[in-house]
Amino acid sequence: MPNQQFDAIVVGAGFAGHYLLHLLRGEGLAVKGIERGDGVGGTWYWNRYPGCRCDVESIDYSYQFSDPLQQEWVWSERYSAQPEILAYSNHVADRFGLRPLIQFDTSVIKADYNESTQRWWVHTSQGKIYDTRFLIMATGCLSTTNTPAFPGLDTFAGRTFHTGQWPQNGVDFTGRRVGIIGTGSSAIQSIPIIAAEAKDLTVFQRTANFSVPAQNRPSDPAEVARVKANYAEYRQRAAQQSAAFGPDQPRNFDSALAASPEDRQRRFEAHWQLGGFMYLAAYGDLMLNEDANRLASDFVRSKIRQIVKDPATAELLSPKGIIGCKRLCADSGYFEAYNRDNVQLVDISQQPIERLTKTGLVTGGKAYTFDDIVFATGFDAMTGSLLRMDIRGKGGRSLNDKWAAGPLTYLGLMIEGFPNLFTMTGPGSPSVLANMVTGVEQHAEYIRDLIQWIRKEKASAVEAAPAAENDWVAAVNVRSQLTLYPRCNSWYLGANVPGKPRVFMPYIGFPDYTNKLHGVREAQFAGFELQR
Ligand code: N01
Repeated sequence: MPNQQFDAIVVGAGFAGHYLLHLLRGEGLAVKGIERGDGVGGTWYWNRYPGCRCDVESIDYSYQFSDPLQQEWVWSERYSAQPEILAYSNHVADRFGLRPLIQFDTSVIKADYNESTQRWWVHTSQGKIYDTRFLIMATGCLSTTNTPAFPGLDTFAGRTFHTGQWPQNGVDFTGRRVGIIGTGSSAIQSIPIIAAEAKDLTVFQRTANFSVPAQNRPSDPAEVARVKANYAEYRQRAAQQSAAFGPDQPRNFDSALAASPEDRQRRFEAHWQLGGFMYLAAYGDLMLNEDANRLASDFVRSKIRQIVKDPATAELLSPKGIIGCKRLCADSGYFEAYNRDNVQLVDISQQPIERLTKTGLVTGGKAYTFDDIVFATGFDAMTGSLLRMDIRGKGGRSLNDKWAAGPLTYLGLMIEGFPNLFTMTGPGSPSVLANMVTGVEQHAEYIRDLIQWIRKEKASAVEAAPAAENDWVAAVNVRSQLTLYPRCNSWYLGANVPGKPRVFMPYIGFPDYTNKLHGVREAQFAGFELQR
């Protein structure tokens, strides 16, 4: 029998969980947060690896729901580092009195929907059962780490770390021989720093990755003052950008194919200097046309050749595929790190890691010896955290069963057959393809509005209609097919996790998504069905 009753349970105390707790408490609901970690911050709680920082500017990657908060908080850098973002999350939790609502060190292991009571029973790792009317998964898109099942994983006698589960007190690599597996964003941010500390660093690369310098720098007080003088208007303009950030950054909509080679070179150089994602705003067709994309990727390859002194290493580091297809990385000195004498790159594209051993690992028939191995091998993205809980909806149907061929949602917010269960930034919403903080604010407010509607209508539950869900899944697919996104093995497609269905999960285009949400609301929440 349940130990306690609530109106709403919010799973996860990151940016999404914070705002939901704040909003739902404001509705007078008895609300409880459940968090696996022993502190708030979500992604920024777990990812403490050296060099971890945001790749969306902090002036954008921050809450807008409270004007005093956004006016008073001062970010020290253009792209804040993890400790500062975690401090911000802690500040928000305290400022809005959220901490007492949250139960830490607790995971949800199971959630069952009871059709007769129209309520959920939530089972926790502490052996407790909570009965709740609304269950909201604010579990993040990149929170379940992926450690490949390398043979001999447990035999290595040295220290191992995963970038997504980094020790709270940091790691000292001084004088150590370190191996790192993976060359995604987490590796690209941490490699320059580990390299500067360790005795030597060996990077095992399966696929070379595109990275553009973040061009991080201290915040410019004049620039910040200009934005803060009119922050609401700035935020409105940000929401009209395809990824909901950077409204004052130059974006071009012309074709790279139409430009002369000289103009193109100048434009690519200017956007390289802008840094990070803004590189892809150099032309309007870079994510739509493979030939245009090739011009942008050729430019990056030429930069890699300029930066990396050893031509063979530069060649290995030069990605072959479509730039932006996997999430573009924003680095600070990544390619430069390979000019250090203590950094070695090992290509494992043809010869995978055979096994870990007591002293290191073996690949291509050669044994490497390490004191420490870092897994920068990413996440079971977007669905992993939901599917590892045993979630059962109407008729006892499990979410794992429902999503066996890929995630099915209406607007990334609800799932047919799972009444009163909401997914924050779920698959089928812009989520990871847009500013996550703006995305979670949008979803939190929409879920609050849906709950207000249910209560006003004196209904007991709400559920996505089957046809609305089918149509939405089709719309998400169609949209992705118009772009180059499905043409590589990215985690957006689930391609990084063996056996995961290959489905493009996020919805492309924040403004269109916002319009869709407005339209659904205007039509009395069309596609959502009330149950009494
Ligand atoms: O993970 P990834 P990540 N053998 O999946 C390799 C966000 N983020 O943690 O490409 C050998 O990108 C894999 O190789 P391949 C951001 O959204 C943001 O780095 O699959 N290698 C790849 O190189 C990002 O996209 C920031 O061939 C194996 C790497 O491991 C997302 O998180 C910073 C392997 C995994 O790269 C994930 O980034 C950090 C195997 N069996 C993260 N399995 C910011 O800047 C996997 N790999 C805000």
